[in-house]
Amino acid sequence: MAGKSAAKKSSGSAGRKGAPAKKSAPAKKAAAEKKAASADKSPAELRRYADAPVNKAMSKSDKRKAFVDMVRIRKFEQAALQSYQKGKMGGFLHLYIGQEATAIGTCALLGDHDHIITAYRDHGHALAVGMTMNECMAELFGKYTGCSKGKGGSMHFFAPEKRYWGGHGIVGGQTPLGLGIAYALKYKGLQGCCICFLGDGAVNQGPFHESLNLAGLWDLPMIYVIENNRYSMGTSQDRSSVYPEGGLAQRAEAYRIDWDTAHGENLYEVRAKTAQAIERAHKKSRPTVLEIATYRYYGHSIADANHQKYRTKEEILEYQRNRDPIMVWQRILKEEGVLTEDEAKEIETEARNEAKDAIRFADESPFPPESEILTDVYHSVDNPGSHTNQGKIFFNDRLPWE
Ligand SMILES: Cc1ncc(C[n+]2csc(CCOP(=O)(O)OP(=O)(O)O)c2C)c(N)n1
Ligand SMILES: [Mg+2]
Repeated sequence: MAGKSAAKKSSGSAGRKGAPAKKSAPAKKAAAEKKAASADKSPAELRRYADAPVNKAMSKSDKRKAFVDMVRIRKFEQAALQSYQKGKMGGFLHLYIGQEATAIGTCALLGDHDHIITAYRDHGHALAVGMTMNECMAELFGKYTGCSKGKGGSMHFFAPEKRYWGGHGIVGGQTPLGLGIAYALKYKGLQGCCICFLGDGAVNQGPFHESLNLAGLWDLPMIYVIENNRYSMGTSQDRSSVYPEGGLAQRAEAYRIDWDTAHGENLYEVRAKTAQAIERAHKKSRPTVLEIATYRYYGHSIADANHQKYRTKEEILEYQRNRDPIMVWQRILKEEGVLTEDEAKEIETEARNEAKDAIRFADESPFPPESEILTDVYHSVDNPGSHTNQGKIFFNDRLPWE
């Protein structure tokens, strides 16, 4: 059996501190996390993770680049929203604005054999792995120059050559797919990992728990990053999960998997916690569940215009004023003397112009030809003979991205 060959006795310890939690611990921990998260951060608090090795290793230009990258996501999406409102695209549009530090804090740490996979709120991760604004905007416009030839749209961005495996619309559907990538890496003896992003709503899907069980059992180099933006569509996390913020990752204990939490507005913290998870995956081939507390400023999708029905204006403002990831990072960089106010404005202008150019590119690009309607549906139909029931696509001598 294929599973047997990858299975070995685990050396990983359960839980963050290696000890099983007492019954009341999740609720207590969650309450403490929530309190810490909502309090205004002092400069010392914000710099708490600045000395983590992965952050100490950052040059001034790395720090500046992280700022540029987050601003690019925001400007891209603001431009996309305007284009949607002008009728330039159809279908869904799920904006990532407010969550930028998660994509940038995690994806910047990926190595040559590391992969990512995510859900439909996928624009931020796409830009974070180096996809261009042009190919992303064209995809939103349904154009042939888009990253999925205009046939995927907002929810289905893909870049296999960048080891970015989408873009998935079925909530939680990406969790077993990501597990398969981690399995393939281990099977091939490659020192890499797979980061699978999911939302706070997706943690309640069965496939996620099946995946956790196998990740724990088979010691897979798998990192599940829960982007807890506090809502799944119009349902608040308090109404959908038995434990509140901070308690979602703790479910990993049931599967003997290490877990941690991070404040999503602090890039240093996201990077420090992600680096630990990557090291665990690379060196011990052990999985991690990392829950990142974050927030989306817009509705669930463009169709959710009434998002203030299920949350207050004050709540949104509180995040924008005190926990905006770009603002927090700018503040840190200003204090470190890495970025001035004028430089930050210049970066914003550049990103806005880049997004405008992407709109022009998308506008001028052609739609896919009719002859392509039936291509790119099944890999095996487009590439006859490329797979067998032994999974040749992934397990032949070379992996598709090599
Ligand atoms: C299996 C399945 N059930 C329901 C839906 C409808 N749906 C789309 S998004 C969503 C909410 C998911 O929320 P969360 O996981 O928190 O992700 P977020 O949108 O906050 O990024 C739901 C229920 C779906 N797409 N797939
Ligand atoms: Mg959510």
